[in-house]
Amino acid sequence: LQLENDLRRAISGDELRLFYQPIVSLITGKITGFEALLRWQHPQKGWVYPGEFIPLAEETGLILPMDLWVLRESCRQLKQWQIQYPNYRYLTINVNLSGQQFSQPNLLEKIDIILAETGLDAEHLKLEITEAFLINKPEEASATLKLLKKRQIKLAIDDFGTGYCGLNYLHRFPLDTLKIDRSFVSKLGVEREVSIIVEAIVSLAHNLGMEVVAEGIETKEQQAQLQAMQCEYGQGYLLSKPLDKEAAQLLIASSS
Ligand code: G
Ligand code: G
Ligand code: MN
Ligand code: NA
Repeated sequence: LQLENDLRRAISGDELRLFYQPIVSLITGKITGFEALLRWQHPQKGWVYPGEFIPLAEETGLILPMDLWVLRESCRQLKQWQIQYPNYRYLTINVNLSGQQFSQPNLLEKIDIILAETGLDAEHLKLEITEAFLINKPEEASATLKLLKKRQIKLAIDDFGTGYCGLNYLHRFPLDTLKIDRSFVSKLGVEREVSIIVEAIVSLAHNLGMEVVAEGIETKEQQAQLQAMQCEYGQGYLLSKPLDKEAAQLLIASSS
């Protein structure tokens, strides 16, 4: 209960922070955008990571206002960078939304308001969705995703391959991007079968018209294997850790 009260205070107060992890083209080496990752700067405990508070946020419903804060702050920040660095207007921001948020009947209205308030073009926003939500509520998910697509908002399936790995449902959703979970990437070059699986996922995604991002790239060998498999984007500590907003801005400024 203490943590729940703390979390309420964090959301209404000024304790949530966003970090930005670059998503990089494995072909050109250029940054194509950032994934916004939530952190909680707790006055006593210091930095608290999502793994420690997202489960509680989901149980208590606090995830709804929290994810909306993340969405608003992400859109606001990207818009500011686009204005400040016009050469980088093409950058996109990836925002993780919980399944609960996708099930809200007024999600579309809330997103419309946030885009209007921040002035960000819908095409520069990419929402990351978990497999679990697509599998558990396929009809509902399909209807919601179609409405988001109509607005030009981009859609990614996150942590692909963890748990469910349903291949036959992928084509039912209007997804732009498939993100290969880092548990696969970490085993590249360690377990031979994993290379075969990853190569098959990349090829499946391409054949269904999706782009692929490999998550959790930590070594040059993993990067080289993914490049050889025609995986076009990557994310991970080798390319860059999640950066605070000052560091992310410096990165944009220094590559201008
Ligand atoms: O670094 P990392 O610990 O940030 O993230 C761990 C997990 O928390 C990831 O699976 C990520 O998808 C999730 N996550 C990070 N930020 C957010 C957020 O703003 N909203 C939701 N719902 N999940 C997030
Ligand atoms: O599930 P999601 O992809 O949204 O979560 C991203 C999470 O992965 C964040 O917690 C982020 O800090 C973490 N992360 C990003 N790059 C790497 C990496 O190269 N290795 C590991 N182990 N974790 C990473
Ligand atoms: Mn994600
Ligand atoms: Na992920």
